[in-house]
Amino acid sequence: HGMRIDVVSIFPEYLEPLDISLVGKARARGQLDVHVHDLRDWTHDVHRTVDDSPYGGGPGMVMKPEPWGEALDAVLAAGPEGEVPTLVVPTPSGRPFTQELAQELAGRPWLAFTPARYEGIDRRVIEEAATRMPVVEASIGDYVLAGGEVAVLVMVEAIARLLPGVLGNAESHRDDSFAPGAMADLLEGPVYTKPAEWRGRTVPDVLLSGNHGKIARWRREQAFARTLANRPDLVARWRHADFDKKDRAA
Ligand code: 6GU
Repeated sequence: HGMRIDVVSIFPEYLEPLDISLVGKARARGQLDVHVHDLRDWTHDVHRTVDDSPYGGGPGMVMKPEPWGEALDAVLAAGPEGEVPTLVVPTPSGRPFTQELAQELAGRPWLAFTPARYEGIDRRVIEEAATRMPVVEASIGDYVLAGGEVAVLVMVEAIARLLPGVLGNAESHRDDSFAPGAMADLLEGPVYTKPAEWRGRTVPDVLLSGNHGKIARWRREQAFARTLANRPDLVARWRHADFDKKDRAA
């Protein structure tokens, strides 16, 4: 059977895109079992309060521990007997969510996500959860979102497309930009389709040549140029031996 994903949020509607496209189809096929929960279901006051002012002062509000604690208890109880999820806590203070982390998480049978609003969740929630299940705090990039929900959409989509049978063609993620292995640290180059001429612009001749060796070499040159222009930090990690191997393969 497929992967189970639980998401607890004060804005369950924010997760509605998980009904459509690739993730929605994976759910319809039974490859992915997604459960979205409203954090406020585990509040007990008339205002359904989820936040309070920070101890020690400072701006903004902090998410109270009690509703999160009860929510995680309920998520654990709802899953398979004796199993625990890997808890993914979206936060700009987390470790970078990379293709490598996406692959690692795609290998787990059960993930739970806790997207927060405000200044984040009371630290004790993450500490206590870590005594009961694996916890990964993850950031999707060096910018600050208003909440973790969009980061969950990003992470779930990146993970779902790696699950067995979700992409039509198993080959289609082998050469992805950032995929560990053959094309690591190299961005993908430009792509073209019909018509051969559009608004006076033609497709590069080499792609119409039928010379597969020449095409492979051209594609690699394009990938080098793009990586150099857009991601000099990746170029600094290039090891010449890796590219020599690719040249022999081409
Ligand atoms: Cl996971 N959450 C928020 N709020 N901001 C972010 C982020 C996550 N990753 C990058 N920025």
